[in-house]
Amino acid sequence: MHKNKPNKVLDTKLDAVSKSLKQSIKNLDSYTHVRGESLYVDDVNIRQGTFHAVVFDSPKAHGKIKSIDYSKAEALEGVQRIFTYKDVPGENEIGGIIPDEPLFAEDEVHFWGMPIALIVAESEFIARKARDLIDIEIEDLSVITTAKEAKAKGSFINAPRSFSLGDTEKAFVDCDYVFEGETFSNGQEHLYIEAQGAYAEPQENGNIKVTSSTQGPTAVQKTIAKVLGIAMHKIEVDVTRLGGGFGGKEDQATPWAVMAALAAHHLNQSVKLILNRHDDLRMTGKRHPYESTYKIGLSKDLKIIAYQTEFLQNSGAAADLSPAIAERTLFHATNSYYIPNVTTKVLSCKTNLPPNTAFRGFGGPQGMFVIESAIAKAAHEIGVPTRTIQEANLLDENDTFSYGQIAKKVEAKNTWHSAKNIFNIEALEQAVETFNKNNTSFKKGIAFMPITFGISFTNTPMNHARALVHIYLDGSVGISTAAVEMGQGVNTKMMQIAADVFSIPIEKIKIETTNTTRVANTSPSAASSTADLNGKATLMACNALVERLKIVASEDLKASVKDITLKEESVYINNKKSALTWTELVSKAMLKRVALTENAHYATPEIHFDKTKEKGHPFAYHVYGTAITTTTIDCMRGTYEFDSVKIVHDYGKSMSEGIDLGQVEGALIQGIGWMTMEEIAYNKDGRLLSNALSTYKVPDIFSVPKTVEVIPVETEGNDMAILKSKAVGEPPLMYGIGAYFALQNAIKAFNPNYNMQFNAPMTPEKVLMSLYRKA
Ligand code: LUZ
Ligand code: MOS
Repeated sequence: MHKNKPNKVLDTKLDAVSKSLKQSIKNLDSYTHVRGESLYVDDVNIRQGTFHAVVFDSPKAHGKIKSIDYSKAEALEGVQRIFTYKDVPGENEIGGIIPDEPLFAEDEVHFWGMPIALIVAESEFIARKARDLIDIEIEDLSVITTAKEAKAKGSFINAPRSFSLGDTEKAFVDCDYVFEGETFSNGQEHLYIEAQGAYAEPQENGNIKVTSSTQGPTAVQKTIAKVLGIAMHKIEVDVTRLGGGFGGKEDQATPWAVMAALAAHHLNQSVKLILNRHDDLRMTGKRHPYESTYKIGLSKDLKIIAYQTEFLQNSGAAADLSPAIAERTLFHATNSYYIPNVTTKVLSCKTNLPPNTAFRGFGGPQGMFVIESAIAKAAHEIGVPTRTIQEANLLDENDTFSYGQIAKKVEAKNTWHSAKNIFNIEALEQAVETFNKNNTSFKKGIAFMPITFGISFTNTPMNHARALVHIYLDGSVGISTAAVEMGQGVNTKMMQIAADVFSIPIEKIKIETTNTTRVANTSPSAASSTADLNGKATLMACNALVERLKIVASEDLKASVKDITLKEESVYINNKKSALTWTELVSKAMLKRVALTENAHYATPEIHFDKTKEKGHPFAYHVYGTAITTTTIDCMRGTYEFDSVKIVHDYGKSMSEGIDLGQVEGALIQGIGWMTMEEIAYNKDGRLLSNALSTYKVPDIFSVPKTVEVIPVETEGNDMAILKSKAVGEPPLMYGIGAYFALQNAIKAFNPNYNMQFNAPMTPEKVLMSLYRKA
């Protein structure tokens, strides 16, 4: 029987100090949120005379622009000017990874919703009215909406990528069981509460300040500079917080900020551009739909010996972040399992949908859905419970991932067995069985979902951050980092770190806006790495300041530096409180002309990846966990509820327990939404049909599981994580995949002829059809 690892007590100073704070800390934004005082882009005090802008976008998914008549729109009173690609002084190009995306369409349109022009007027209302007066004539070209069609036509974003381990072809020959199949997972709308938007304000000497709802202020700054043909130092980008990002503002916050800046540049007046919900839904990309094929081979004792996949990623009409997302699909293609022979391949297929983009999990969930489907299929065919195969193949210490990294401090088995023990799996499964025996029109299903998620930007050079820390002469502290607060609580975590190191109350600390003039050349707040990267930089800066202050204290108190500590706003010598307070110490440092500002740079050590070999050590560490999901379906209606999701999660040593639990719960529900109810639909002309909340159903309070239990796994933690507190933003989203398989099992309990379908989301309509399907 598996035993939990002992929960070793760590004697680091930080662990001791943060104990009380980590349990009591609330997301600091909650106070301004509930009072309606939190500031978003739309709340910025605008300058008198500010103009408002609306984007004119393509009413066709693919075609040649024959003519556009702006005359009626331009003649409308209050319209200032309409900008097109002809007004771009620099490059009409916003592609981040591959330069394949114009800011404004020139002579062709590639997706329905593609920006063609920006209408600037005295009010948004007038700009919208003007938009309706534009006449456009487009000659239709053939439209591709699915990845398969794109593949058949040879329409790709870039060259395919492939990872391999062992000898897959040879290994299949020796397998006792081999199964093949196809899967589909649909896209997902980010549905951040705050839609995309930006406010651009001209400054002196042709400089522009832009307030943007972006996860990546530097990307915005860089792209504005490129499009305007000016240097980056002329652009200042400022972010207070986002009303949600979820990846949708990693790259796709940029065009709107660029357009606002372009108009401000030409008009020398402030310009505000905020998309309304319909425009946002139509013009922005979503999670990538994937069409995939798999082949899985097992031995008699249910070890997975060989696994092969081809992932077709529906990238949309431009690269955006698709190549990086495709890569992460390969990194997570074997989820929490060790498979000795693996060949995975991904094709980024160019279609006429809006460029699909980053979404929490970043291609990882799509990869994991396929391996889980393959295992479920194998279990169904062999006639064993899915969890038997899952359990027989869980990752172990020192196993090799297909990309060459050796798994260390692995918690796959620990979380799995802890979940079985803590939640009493025998009783849970017995209850499901008994229920199914005693009920004909309701059936229950249960499924395990283990997760393993790699932490770091897979593009190694992006793993860095800086923190600028000022101690003001009254002892209060201001901190600037590259971290963008988007509801995930990163500002609270940064504050905790400083409060810990300085041993001062959080009231004395302010987290400043994220601003490119204070912290430059930053990576976006993404990849679950924001708290790790920016937190480590903050920790370094605060520690450097403390070392400096200790010298001042030692001189003042005539004590040895090594005997001095800072505790509860006082200086201690050999753990005895001295008369010198934090505030006095800071004033003394000022008088001695000691620098009270520090700028620290952190770059994740140890990571590397060689794309020519597709091998390396791309991740600082992995996050592990196991979820057990139970569902009840109504077999007359096809509707369902989730009775419970029981999770053992690898937080490491959570530094902010409330915030981290919130991330797990939120990600889980978002994952369940993706797998069960959120159904993006485009028609064959490439028009978005699910273009409102009446046609796109997201989880609400009634569709959350009746109980969600999250137990931290006992672990030693990992020093690559900030204060051993592991990244928590994305990994728990993939627990939601368990919901899909719980539904499959419930359907099987009702319909013994049911042949499993791997076509997500598993909407109530699909459940109903499956309940009565003959094969
Ligand atoms: N963004 C990115 C990400 O640029 N690189 C990544 O590896 C990544 N991973 C997850 C989410 N966003
Ligand atoms: Mo991302 S999917 O912006 O971490």
